[in-house]
Amino acid sequence: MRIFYHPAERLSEIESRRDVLGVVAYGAAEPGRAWCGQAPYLGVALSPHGAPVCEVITGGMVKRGARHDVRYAHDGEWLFAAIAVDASGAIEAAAILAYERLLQVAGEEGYGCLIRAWQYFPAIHGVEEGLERYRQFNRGRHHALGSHLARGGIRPAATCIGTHAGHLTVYMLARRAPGVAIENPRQVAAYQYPKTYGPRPPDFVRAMKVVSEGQQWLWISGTAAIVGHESCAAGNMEAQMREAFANLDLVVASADLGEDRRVVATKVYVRGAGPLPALPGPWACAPVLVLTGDICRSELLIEIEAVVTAGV
Ligand code: 3EB
Repeated sequence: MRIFYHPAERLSEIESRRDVLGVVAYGAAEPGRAWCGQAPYLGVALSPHGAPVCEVITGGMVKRGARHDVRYAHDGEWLFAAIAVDASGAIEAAAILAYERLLQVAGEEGYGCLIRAWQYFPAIHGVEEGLERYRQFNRGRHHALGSHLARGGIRPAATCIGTHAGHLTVYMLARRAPGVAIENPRQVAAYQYPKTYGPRPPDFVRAMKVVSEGQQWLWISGTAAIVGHESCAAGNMEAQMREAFANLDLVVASADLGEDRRVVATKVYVRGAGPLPALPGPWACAPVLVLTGDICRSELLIEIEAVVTAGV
């Protein structure tokens, strides 16, 4: 498996490959396009800092399919699946629909173990029936994941970011066997947040660890300046960045990957279009995709996700 960022204007170079699991376009997505060769193609309405870019996830030789509005590709080990649902109405219902269909298709294809989910939708701070749309989304996700968890399923690592337009877009990676959930000792588990953050908690784990192709893979969720369950340093980008990277370092340490580890790819979400302070040390070595978007708590200015690999 590989994950990399490719200029959108050179997407044709990707199209003929047979090993692409998924392509996600940020900025200038091609309207109406559903596939890039064998891979599901989807657009997310988040502007990259710089030229339009595609996140490309590759694996082995893939087979593709589409059912129940879900597009997917799998290579025997990994399933990439995506759905886009109208998000102009109730986001709780949209979340239920998206998760139920993704879970159904993943299960039917034999990849019932969720590893990583990305969730993007517009007006994340808008209010619907007296509740912020992010909190409505959490209600829907919690409802839809209920039966999965009851069957012994595990919550995936996740990212949830507000876009400036478009559908609720959810894409995920799943496997045949479960990963190992990693939490951050400095943070309350998100699925145990108190009710002050909404009637239902956000159902994700801080990171998921899997072994694949003789390597350890750590898929780290969107990570922000939250200590315990509280946001830190409201309005201060530099301080939030320090706290977020302290959390990232601690998640990596908690995953016990050993010394021989490498950051493979990082996505940084920033509120507003302001300049981004330099990333610290090892996090600056890997390709970084910077996107402007709304982090799910309005006081948070930055959120970072990453993939880290290590020898076994
Ligand atoms: C947090 O730690 C910050 O709702 O799926 C980060 C990653 C956040 C994923 C989600 C939310 C989600 O609570 C926000």
